[in-house]
Amino acid sequence: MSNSTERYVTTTCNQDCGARCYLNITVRDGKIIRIAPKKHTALDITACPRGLVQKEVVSHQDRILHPLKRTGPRGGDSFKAISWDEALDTITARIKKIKKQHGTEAIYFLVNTGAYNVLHNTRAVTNRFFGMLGKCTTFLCSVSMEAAVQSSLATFGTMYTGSSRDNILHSKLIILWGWDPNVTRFGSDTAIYLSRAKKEKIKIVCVDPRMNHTCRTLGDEWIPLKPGTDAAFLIAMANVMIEEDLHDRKFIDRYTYGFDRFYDYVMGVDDGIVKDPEWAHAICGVNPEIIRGLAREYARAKPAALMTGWSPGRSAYGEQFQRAASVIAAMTGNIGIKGGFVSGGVDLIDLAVIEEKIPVPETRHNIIHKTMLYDALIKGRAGGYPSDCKLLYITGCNLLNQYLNLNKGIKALTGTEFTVIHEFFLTHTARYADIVLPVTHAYEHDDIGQTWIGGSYFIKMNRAVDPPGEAKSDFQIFSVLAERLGIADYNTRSDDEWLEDILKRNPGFPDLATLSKEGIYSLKSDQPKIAFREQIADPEKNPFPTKSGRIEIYSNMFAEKNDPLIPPVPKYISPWDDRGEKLMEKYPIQLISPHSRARINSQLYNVDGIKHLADDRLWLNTEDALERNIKDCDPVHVYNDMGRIRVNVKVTDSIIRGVASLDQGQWYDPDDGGVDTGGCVNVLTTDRHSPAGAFPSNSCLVQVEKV
Ligand SMILES: Nc1nc2c(c(=O)[nH]1)N[C@H]1C(S)=C(S)[C@@H](COP(=O)(O)OP(=O)(O)OC[C@H]3O[C@@H](n4cnc5c(=O)[nH]c(N)nc54)[C@H](O)[C@@H]3O)O[C@H]1N2
Ligand SMILES: Nc1nc2c(c(=O)[nH]1)N[C@H]1C(S)=C(S)[C@@H](COP(=O)(O)OP(=O)(O)OC[C@H]3O[C@@H](n4cnc5c(=O)[nH]c(N)nc54)[C@H](O)[C@@H]3O)O[C@H]1N2
Ligand SMILES: [Mo]
Repeated sequence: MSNSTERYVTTTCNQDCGARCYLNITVRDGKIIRIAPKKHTALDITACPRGLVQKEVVSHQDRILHPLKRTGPRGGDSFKAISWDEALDTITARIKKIKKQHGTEAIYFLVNTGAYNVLHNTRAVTNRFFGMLGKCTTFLCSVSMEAAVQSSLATFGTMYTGSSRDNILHSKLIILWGWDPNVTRFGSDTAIYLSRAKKEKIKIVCVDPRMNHTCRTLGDEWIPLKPGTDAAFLIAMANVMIEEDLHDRKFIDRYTYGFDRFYDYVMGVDDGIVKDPEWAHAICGVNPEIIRGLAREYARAKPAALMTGWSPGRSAYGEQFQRAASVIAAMTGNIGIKGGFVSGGVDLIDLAVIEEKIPVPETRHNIIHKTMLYDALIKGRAGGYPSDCKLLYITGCNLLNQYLNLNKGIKALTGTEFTVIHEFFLTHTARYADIVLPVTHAYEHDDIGQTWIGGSYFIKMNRAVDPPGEAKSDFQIFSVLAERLGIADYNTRSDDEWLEDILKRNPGFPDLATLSKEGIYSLKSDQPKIAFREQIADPEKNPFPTKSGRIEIYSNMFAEKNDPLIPPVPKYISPWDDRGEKLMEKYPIQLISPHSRARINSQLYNVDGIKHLADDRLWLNTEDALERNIKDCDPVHVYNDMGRIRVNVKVTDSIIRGVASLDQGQWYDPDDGGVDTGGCVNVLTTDRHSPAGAFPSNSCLVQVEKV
């Protein structure tokens, strides 16, 4: 039955999921009653279940409605509601005192994800606030894709290497390498173009330790390999191409730099070890004939798209995987052409980036790598870090679930002097804070939605409902704090004035009234956008932004680092010392932790309406299960020196032997003996980073035992 008070509001969700979908929200009596996908002629996108279920997030009974102050021990749930005045006075007084006694460098701030809109953008508003406050201490590295970023900079001189998705329809072969884009969304249109490619009978090969969802639905062939060994496989493909003269010599001569140095490594001129498929087989477990077959197919199928996910890069030497993939794309001349693909790059289209969302001042904060956060908190100056932390300020992050080595994290966050967090929910991390400030949801304010970094379209986000209780956006919270701290120019405009101003600063964009009327601004054209098309069409006029002006197979940027673990040509480096053979004897199973279809990282774990899509059991190979007398659905302990979790098992042949997989983002929930019954993978991961800075969540050795 229709109701006269029903309204329809269009918007998009704004979380750290690689898609932005166009949504139609039905509001009745101030409440969201339905969220449905909305069609738009300019876009080939479908809404995903994580957007459609946001109604349950907005009206969730556990949403924090008022500022909270902790009244019991850290990690518990004793909090009491306090007024905004009390919360802001407390924080302001702390900041002033710290500034006076220790300087602002004793203030640590951490922002990871949160909201990705143009204005209410958690990262931008946080950085603006602390940038204006003074020189603080903060944490950098992309936990998602640092390996890809470093590899792209080293190879192409830029991190923007994405082509538009329609480009794959021109490919003769698609290789999805450690990528499951029907689950882990990268752009809203990827799944659509992949199914179109399938319909056009373009062969799709998946290289992945698991027969993942995309492989099951679209793959023609599954090539399982051991995690973290991808570089060896790719380098052996290069070896086959050289041996059989399948590489594109003309392309290599004209556009690349330093191929001879890579040749020497691949052919064993340097070290006497020929990196042939037999060599790779001993490392990655793939039959040499399959490696030869894929090398021949890829080299001959021009144009071909070797499409890499970020997951294999989240490993001990993740950058070597990304570099090797970029190099074999160059060796086959699959860069800058229709149907090719720049693998190893940051796979995002930068048709447009809304510049200077809200300006962030150039403050030179002390920078610590994100994986070193706990170490820095525990050791401070004594451990060689730039300051002792007197205040930890967190926005958009559930680190005590999502960052490596959770048990160390608990120790670190138990010991902080004072912690503030902005959150929707009392997450495990929020339970360690002294003050928790309630934030608004994307559907509770006006904004503009954009995909991760840039995008081919922008969606006007219209406020659907009022915030519950006293929740404020991150931007509003920092605005009132700034006022109290005498930072006068932090926020001098209304939201609409900001949006108007931001649009004005970006040439070609519509004004706010037009965007609001049309709902979407799309830059889509009939032709695919192809990364490096200009550099390939006319290299003299358009050099690559590298030192040599070419695609650097031998990277000058890496050479300058002068570190044998960051070699100038891609190499396979065997896992780090504490994961060598000795540790393998004790913990013989490699554990990987993909992203879940039912969550955005740890978000939505508390939402019932999407639970049916979760696949939260530990995937274990049939042989590994048999050896341990484990049956399907049995509860098991998964453990190593970091900690222990209890989960149920899915016995399957869809994962390679010696490897287990558990979706990340399940909420930590320890029993009295300290065993996590929630199934949070990061109880088991170590807080280190790869030499070039990758977040190695997929390099994790464990043992699995029947409970
Ligand atoms: N539904 C959903 N979508 C998301 C997210 C989400 O949480 N949920 N998160 C978003 C975010 S923040 C990010 S960074 C991206 C992440 O996107 P990715 O990093 O690409 O995603 P993952 O799910 O970690 O892994 C993709 C595939 O890589 C495989 N894999 C793991 N280790 C290896 C390896 O060593 N070698 C090879 N060849 N394959 C391996 C896994 O089995 C899996 O099938 O996804 C984004 N999209
Ligand atoms: N083992 C393992 N660990 C991983 C990964 C993996 O593959 N394996 N993947 C890594 C990757 S790629 C990523 S990106 C990280 C993600 O790690 P996190 O950034 O911690 O991601 P979420 O779990 O989504 O937590 C974000 C928190 O922000 C809150 N939030 C949402 N919107 C807002 C907002 O507007 N403002 C504020 N202040 N808060 C908001 C949510 O309630 C949520 O608790 O996890 C990493 N951790
Ligand atoms: Mo991520």
